[in-house]
Amino acid sequence: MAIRNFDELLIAAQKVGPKRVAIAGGAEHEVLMAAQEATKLGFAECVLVGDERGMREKAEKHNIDLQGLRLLHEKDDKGTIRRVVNLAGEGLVDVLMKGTVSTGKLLSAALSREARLRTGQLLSHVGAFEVPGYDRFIFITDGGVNIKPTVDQKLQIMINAVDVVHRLGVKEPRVALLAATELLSPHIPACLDALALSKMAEQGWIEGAQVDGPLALDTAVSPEAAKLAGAKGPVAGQADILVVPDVDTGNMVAKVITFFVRGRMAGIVTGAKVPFVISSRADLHEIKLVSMALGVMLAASA
Ligand code: COD
Repeated sequence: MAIRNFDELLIAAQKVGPKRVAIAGGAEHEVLMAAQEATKLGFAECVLVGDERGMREKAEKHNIDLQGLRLLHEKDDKGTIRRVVNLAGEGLVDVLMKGTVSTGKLLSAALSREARLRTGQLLSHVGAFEVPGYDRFIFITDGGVNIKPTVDQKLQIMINAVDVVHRLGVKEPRVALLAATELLSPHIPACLDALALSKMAEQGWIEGAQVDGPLALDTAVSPEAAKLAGAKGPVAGQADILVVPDVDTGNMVAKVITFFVRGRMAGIVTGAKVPFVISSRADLHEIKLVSMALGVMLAASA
């Protein structure tokens, strides 16, 4: 059965876990709380890498029990990133998670050939959103890794997202290729890319999904808006996956959902040897926890 929300995701992770999770930069109380909670729920065995004294001080200040968590000392972010990437490259952990280190630096290190984490696939970000008013996850990709993807990269971004969503039990996700409008305009690059990708989907370049685009965001997710726009087909009004034109759009849509309408996101980078949990530094521990659960689910079905 498809996993539709974070409660179901946590239950599912408990069934498939525990998986070994290396966290890059643990001297932050929301990170420590997420690691502790995941350990107690039994779906993660966490190794926290970073300044050990800093981690212990934060734990003490916020009354967080470190029982069951392994701490590995590294004096700075550079060493921390190197250490977690090595742990994953050597197969000693199943999931990599960003703690306090920068996303860009962690990704750059993971992409280096020496890291042995590349698989030949494109790495891309998939966000699973609980959006008020929706009874299922809405997935958005790629608001985190590929800055201005080409059509070829968008195809891989779409394939990665469909794979993630399949692993959460959605058999044939509906994929909307977003642009400003569904009316084709030769002046809007996102429309043209979406058109090319829809045609590629029609020709069988992607399996196990229904794909349509270009679609405006409202036409993609609202049956009423789709009706008014005269948009037909299985995707319009009912999309599960939104493929955004670039990282800025994806990031802003994500933040509109989380800040303006109080939606919640679990985020993951997929395409490497292990999934990377990328939650933002401002995220509360509940969000880091569900993102970790998503990483565990993907690691378990790899
Ligand atoms: N998947 C697979 N391989 C890749 C990818 C990818 N997405 N990106 C680059 N590579 C390969 C290249 O082919 C090359 O071999 C090597 O990695 C290095 O490529 P560069 O020089 O382009 O890599 P970087 O380190 O300069 O940039 C890669 C990043 C992922 C760091 C960059 O794209 C980036 O900064 N993205 C935004 C990340 C971010 O800050 N997100 C936060 C916003 S929420």
